[in-house]
Amino acid sequence: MIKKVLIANRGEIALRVIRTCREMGLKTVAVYSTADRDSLPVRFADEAVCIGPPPSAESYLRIDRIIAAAEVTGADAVHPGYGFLAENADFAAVCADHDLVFIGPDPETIQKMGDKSVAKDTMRAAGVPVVPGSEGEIADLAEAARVAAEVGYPVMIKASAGGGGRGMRMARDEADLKKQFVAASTEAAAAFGHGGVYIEKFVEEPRHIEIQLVGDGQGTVIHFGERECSIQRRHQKLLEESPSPIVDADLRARMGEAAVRGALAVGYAGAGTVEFLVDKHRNFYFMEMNTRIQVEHCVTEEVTDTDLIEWQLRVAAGERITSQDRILEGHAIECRINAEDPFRGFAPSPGIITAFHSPKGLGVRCDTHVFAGYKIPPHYDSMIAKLIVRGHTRERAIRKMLRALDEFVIEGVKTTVPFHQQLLRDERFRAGDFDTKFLERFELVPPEA
Ligand code: MV4
Repeated sequence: MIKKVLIANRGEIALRVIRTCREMGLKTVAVYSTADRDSLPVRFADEAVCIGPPPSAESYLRIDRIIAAAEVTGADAVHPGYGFLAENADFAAVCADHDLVFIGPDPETIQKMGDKSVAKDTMRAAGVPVVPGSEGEIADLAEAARVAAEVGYPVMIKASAGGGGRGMRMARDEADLKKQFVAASTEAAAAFGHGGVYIEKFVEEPRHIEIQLVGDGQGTVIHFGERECSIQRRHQKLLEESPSPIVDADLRARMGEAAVRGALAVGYAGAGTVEFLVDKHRNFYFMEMNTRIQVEHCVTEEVTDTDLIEWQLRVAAGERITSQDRILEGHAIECRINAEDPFRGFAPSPGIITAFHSPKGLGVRCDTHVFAGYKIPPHYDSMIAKLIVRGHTRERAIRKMLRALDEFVIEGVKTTVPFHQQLLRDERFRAGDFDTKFLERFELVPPEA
């Protein structure tokens, strides 16, 4: 039984978790850095404990202080949110050592999926389609050249310890491979303390489409359909939607089944996401598995009418899943509203929000921790709100999002609102004709002087 949940996070996701806990009758404990003393999660939680100064390394990443906060408040479970310690296997293990239920999979699963090479080998063994390439890590340049020649150039060299686009190099031919192989492993060793890399064939103009799932660790995993996440800039997602404009019922069933099969192979417990690369022929390949709740989980919640945080809490408490895979209804879109200036290379724009009105109305949801007078601390990521809409069709959802963006009032800082307004009016976006390179070529029109 879980009675009191400590939320080891901040911002909108801390608030999101508190909301579901309250609906479920669970007590909540917020932890906060001094920069977040006056934040909404601190006000809305039943209790709050300060865990240090503003830098994450001295607060939200301090396992010892978070455990101490759980002990002094008598919390019996810890929700890590996303980012910070959410995919830290040590943290999950330390929670267990202190009789705290970690709201997520067990440390071994986090560890396994955190090593991208091991994750890929695990999925291959489970029968999930993977991009052709090396099995395990590459020992030396000779092996790299052999594997690359076998699968054909261009190839991608990826750091096992990387992920999310970090520690990744492309090589066009054998001469290039020599250079990139050394560069990739040197870089990975410096950045992650582990220089191991693996190689796979380069997938041209892929889409990033991911499957949401929940497992109970007792033999049942169900999926909640896909999210289209190809609208990214430098590996930062800006807009996500469900369903994907290119996924039909048959592809959804096959991707969902593959994701479930992979999760079952590791006895998955918790909410998780299996990321796929999808090529122009709609072949899909396993890319990575995220063992946390994700920023974009809301679009799935909207089209499946499901509270995914509730599912996380239920399976963490040992409940078995008795329901079926979810059917998607309608269309949902999420725009990430960041305090960044899209006309200046998305440079962070921290400061005080002097005026704030969030859009409302039928089918409009705004998940945010900010308000008029809120000071955006410079220490954390720049996302200040998620605007989520749903409609019966993609076209209607786009129209609703444009209306909602138009209604958004945020003064005092620059935001990504004007970026989204231009993106949603783009003909190719509206046609669903885009891939992960779309934003590289997207030309933002500067505002009138
Ligand atoms: C790839 C790829 C093409 N071919 N792998 C980037 C994030 C990391 N999870 C894997 N990524 C990629 N892996 C092969 N074999 C292209 C990317 C990629 C990408 C993937 C998803 C979303 C945006 C991306 C942007 C650039 C490259």
